[in-house]
Amino acid sequence: ILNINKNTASAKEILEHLENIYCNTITAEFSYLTEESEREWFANKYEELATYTLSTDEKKALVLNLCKSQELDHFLAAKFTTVKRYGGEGAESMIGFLQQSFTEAAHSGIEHVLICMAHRGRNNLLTGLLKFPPALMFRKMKGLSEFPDGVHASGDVLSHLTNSVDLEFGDKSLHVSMVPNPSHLEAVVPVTVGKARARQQSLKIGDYAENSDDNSVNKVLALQIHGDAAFAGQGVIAETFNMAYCPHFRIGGSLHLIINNQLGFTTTGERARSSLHCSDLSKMISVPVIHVNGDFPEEVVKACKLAMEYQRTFGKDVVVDLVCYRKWGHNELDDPSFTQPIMYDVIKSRDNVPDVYLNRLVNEGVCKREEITSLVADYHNELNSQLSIVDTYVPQPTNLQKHWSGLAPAPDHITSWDTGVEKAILKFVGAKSVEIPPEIEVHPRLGRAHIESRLNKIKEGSGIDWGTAEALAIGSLMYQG
Ligand SMILES: Cc1ncc(C[n+]2csc(CCOP(=O)(O)OP(=O)(O)O)c2C)c(N)n1
Repeated sequence: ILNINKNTASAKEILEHLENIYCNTITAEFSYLTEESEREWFANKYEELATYTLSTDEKKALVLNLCKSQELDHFLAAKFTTVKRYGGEGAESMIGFLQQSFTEAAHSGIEHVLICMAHRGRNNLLTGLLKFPPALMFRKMKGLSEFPDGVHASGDVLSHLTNSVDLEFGDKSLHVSMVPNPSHLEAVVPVTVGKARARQQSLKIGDYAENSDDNSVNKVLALQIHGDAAFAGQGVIAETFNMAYCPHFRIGGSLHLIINNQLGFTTTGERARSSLHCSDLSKMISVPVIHVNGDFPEEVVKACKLAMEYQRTFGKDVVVDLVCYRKWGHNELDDPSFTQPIMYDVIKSRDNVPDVYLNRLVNEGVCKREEITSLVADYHNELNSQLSIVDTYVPQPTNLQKHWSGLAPAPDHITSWDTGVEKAILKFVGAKSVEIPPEIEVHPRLGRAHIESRLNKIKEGSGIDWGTAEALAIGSLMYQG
């Protein structure tokens, strides 16, 4: 069915209509969905999007969020010149997507959102939407710990900070939790999906309801945020998709956002994958994909609305491919013009996304420039005052809350033990660790570099290397039974 609002139309009119809807700043891939009813649903909803407009208040909130995200990046660039921040510049529309996803989630009955987050734009999301105290982030950037005094932990790098907060939307409350991740890109994805499944099981909802006829709203959403290279390149994405609809693993679909800045560090898409789009892997389980141009924040918000309605209606995964760019190098300390000189000439000549959007709204008469710039100035002042309290800021414990509130950290007499052993035992264990059965002939180089060298270190009692120390630790535990 062609939704052209006319009984008859010429081929030219039809073509123009379709080009306008499908070949513009937003488009979608869904013709491979296996259920005809889903394809019909998607086409109708997608075409309806073209007639949807955001309210004045929504537009103002959107431009303010984008401008604040940009302000944070500018602030960090000025105050922490040597810190790798993986800024959101060029991809600011992601903040519009994320804000929309929280609002939409809260209003559709979702109570918990679990996020697995990329490094790109993480600081912007944490401080912009997830109430992460800027002073705590600045502490981290100055090399201070994110933990309160007395916590026996070494802390983690800036790009692994997380938060877990309650957000209020009128009378609705939404708990949003960013799952801790390692540096290994996308490893956090199955963890997040598993957490969503566990939360559904605790709440006895969805597939995990006691009554299998229970069709109550899914109250838990997994929001997966990826980089384009990481999404295409990491096998764990395929593995997680593969399990998405399997019994005992299903979570009613994840919402995916790919921050597609068209580069993976220094590598362009055509050198990093064999598919046309970075999102193509998701087609392995027939996931609809909405591609949207990050220069058009309102379209990004609309993409989010459609994606979430699909996920909610069919309980399946959906991907939004946010086609954007990266204003600086991968971590701002590298110079991207070494490897992408032509691309970065283009990028340098562009105006920033938040500035362009603000100009557009001012020209449309939606808001006055000063209305927004004065709020951004307030935000800048707030960042400055947070920076001034960094040295005296006391990090609050953020673990062992909510579900964990009955637990307490183990006291010293439980965690601290004298694990040392007599020197004679270490000498014995060290020698045993390189003792070779007589029937084995050891390669001479191994004999010198590994066995003799270890025996010497143990005899001298100095220069003990990591491997030897591990052998002594494990061996002495075995010795003690
Ligand atoms: C498994 C793994 N491989 C490589 C790296 C090193 N690395 C960190 S970020 C990055 C580029 C990722 O590109 P993309 O996913 O497109 O995100 P972007 O930084 O462009 O936003 C690489 C290769 C890593 N952290 N983990």
